[in-house]
Amino acid sequence: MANSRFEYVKSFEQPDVLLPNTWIVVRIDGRGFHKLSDHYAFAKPNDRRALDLMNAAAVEVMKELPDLCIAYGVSDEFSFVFHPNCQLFERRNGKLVTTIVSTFTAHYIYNWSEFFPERPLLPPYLPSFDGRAVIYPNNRILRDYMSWRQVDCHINNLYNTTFWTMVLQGGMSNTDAEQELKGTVSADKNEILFKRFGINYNNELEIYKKGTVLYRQYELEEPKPTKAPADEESPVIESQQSRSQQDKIRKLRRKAQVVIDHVDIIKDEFWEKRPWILSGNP
Ligand code: DGT
Ligand code: MG
Ligand code: MG
Ligand code: MG
Ligand code: MG
Repeated sequence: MANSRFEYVKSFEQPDVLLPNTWIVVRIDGRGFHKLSDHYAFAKPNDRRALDLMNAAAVEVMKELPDLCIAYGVSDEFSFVFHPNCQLFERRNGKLVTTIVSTFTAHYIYNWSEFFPERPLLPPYLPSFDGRAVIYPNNRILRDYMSWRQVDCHINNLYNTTFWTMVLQGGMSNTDAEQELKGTVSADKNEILFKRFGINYNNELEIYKKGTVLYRQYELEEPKPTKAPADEESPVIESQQSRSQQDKIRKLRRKAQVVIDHVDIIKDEFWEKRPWILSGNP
């Protein structure tokens, strides 16, 4: 760009670089999906095709951005996680969030007709997503964030499953079902489902109970054990890694299969079995 007398306006742009060496989570959420899901008649409380479409779009985001190491989705939201050593876009907040939101939205819309062939997308009911980035300072807090989303999934799904069973199978009005569920705990809802409707909540689909976790699986079934660095140890920041090493890691990640799973991510087991997610290598 040639120098001109207008160029000073560039100095109005503010830096928005996220703190180095912290986990970055970009969470996106469907805008007005309450209305959108009504309009396109999503099944209540869970529409399998709508969830599969969310997951398909998220897989494409993972494939396009090899820097992502894990993602978790439930309902109309998805959390995408960048490792502390991520240097993508120099860790600029705006670049990271807008790239994820627009890439996700593009694939969601592109894939819509595959999942809902009989319900064409038409304005004004076009899906869009908002997004935000939050940084977390260590592995423990990142895992607590992921646990928070999965617990939310469980609580909402148990409530919604009970509510819609009372309404759709029990013939109750929305207000009556809501009234009866007020102040109930999990055990009460399980009991309503089982005693009144013969439904064992444990037998509901895992995708509804646990949400969806996406991660990379490497060809070696048992990858060489890479110890997740303890938070106290001096961390390897990617800018300290050689460029060739960064390229190598990116290549391995690109080649890896992105797995769609519906499993517990609160307990240690998930993370211990897949140490590369927290270690960021590869
Ligand atoms: P927002 O995010 O503030 O723009 O507003 P909403 O309406 O997107 O609200 P949010 O994100 O808190 O809640 C998600 C809505 O999406 C909720 O009303 C239920 C709906 N939704 C998500 N997945 C499904 C589904 O599988 N089936 C049905 N029927 N509705 C769903
Ligand atoms: Mg929202
Ligand atoms: Mg929403
Ligand atoms: Mg939501
Ligand atoms: Mg450009």
